[in-house]
Amino acid sequence: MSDQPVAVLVPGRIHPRILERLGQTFEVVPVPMGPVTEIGADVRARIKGVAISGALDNGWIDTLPNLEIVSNFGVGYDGVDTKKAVEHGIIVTHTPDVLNDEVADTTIALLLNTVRQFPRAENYLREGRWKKDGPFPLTPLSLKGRKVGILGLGRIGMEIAKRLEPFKVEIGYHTRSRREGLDYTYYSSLKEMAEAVDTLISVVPGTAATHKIFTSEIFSALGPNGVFINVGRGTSVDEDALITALKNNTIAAAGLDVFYDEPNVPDGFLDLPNASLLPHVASASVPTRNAMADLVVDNLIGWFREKKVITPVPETPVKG
Ligand code: A2R
Repeated sequence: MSDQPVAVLVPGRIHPRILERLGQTFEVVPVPMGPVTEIGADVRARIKGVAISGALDNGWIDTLPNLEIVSNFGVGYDGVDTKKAVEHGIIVTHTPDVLNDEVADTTIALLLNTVRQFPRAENYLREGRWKKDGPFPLTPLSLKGRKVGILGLGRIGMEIAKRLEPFKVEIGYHTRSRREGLDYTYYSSLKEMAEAVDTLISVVPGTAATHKIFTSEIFSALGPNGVFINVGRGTSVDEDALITALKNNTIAAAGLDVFYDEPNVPDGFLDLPNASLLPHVASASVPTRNAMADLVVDNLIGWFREKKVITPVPETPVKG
């Protein structure tokens, strides 16, 4: 690196380990999340990197003349406008793989919670109702014998599928391109898969192509024994349609870790007994978040030391 200190902009909250490690190598410039705020032209000129968790306002890309890299905390990078980054010759990195196991484990837990109502059963015990009212009611649903369709069979989807195998359920998937050499059933569309299975798991990224693809039509196709699990992005779901489907028993139950406009969860979900809801915690353990934090920092260090990054997003490929 040159003598001039490289400054890294950090809009909003980020994992503390990132701030700590960035501070050892860079000048850290913390700013509030949201629209661009006033900072001196000299500081702006020194900012060559951004570390971000969440949505990066496009204004920063326009107003930082020497920005070279945006390092995103999370495998999903829908908060960063990669098209704009490409136009400005800016590299975007993310944190794939290090969270696969955690997210896949959470998905199985959420699936079991949804079909067997374990959070409700625990509340029942804590409220003293076991003693007062007798055993918790039997759950109408079971995981046994289910046919599971996974939307998205990438890094995380594959780990989910592998974990489902010992549960002796049937496993299928839909992706735009079929994956070779797998025993899982391939469905050529989401609709076809929803018609064929009784359990849908979504683990696709939030893109224009996946925006609100879970519609009332898909929930009708899934049917009254249907279970819908979402650990991908909330933007994939028409939440009004899902709330209606759960209310009317068009499908049986849903387990959601992600929402359209986080952290705003529609009230309609909160009243539903057949929805199991988590506050986007799929990767949220200390070890996994530490690994993600390290990758955010190591991508920045790699770039400014050797012009190499570890995990660029496919839209801004750079030699790793
Ligand atoms: O469609 P393909 O062949 O590109 O397969 C990818 C699939 N996928 C889609 N499937 C159907 N329709 C789409 N419009 C569509 N777009 C993408 O999602 C691939 O199988 C999978 C994504 O896999 P990876 O890129 O390896 O992502 P990873 O690490 O599994 O994470 C997935 C998402 C993140 O973007 C976050 O939103 C969330 O899970 O944590």
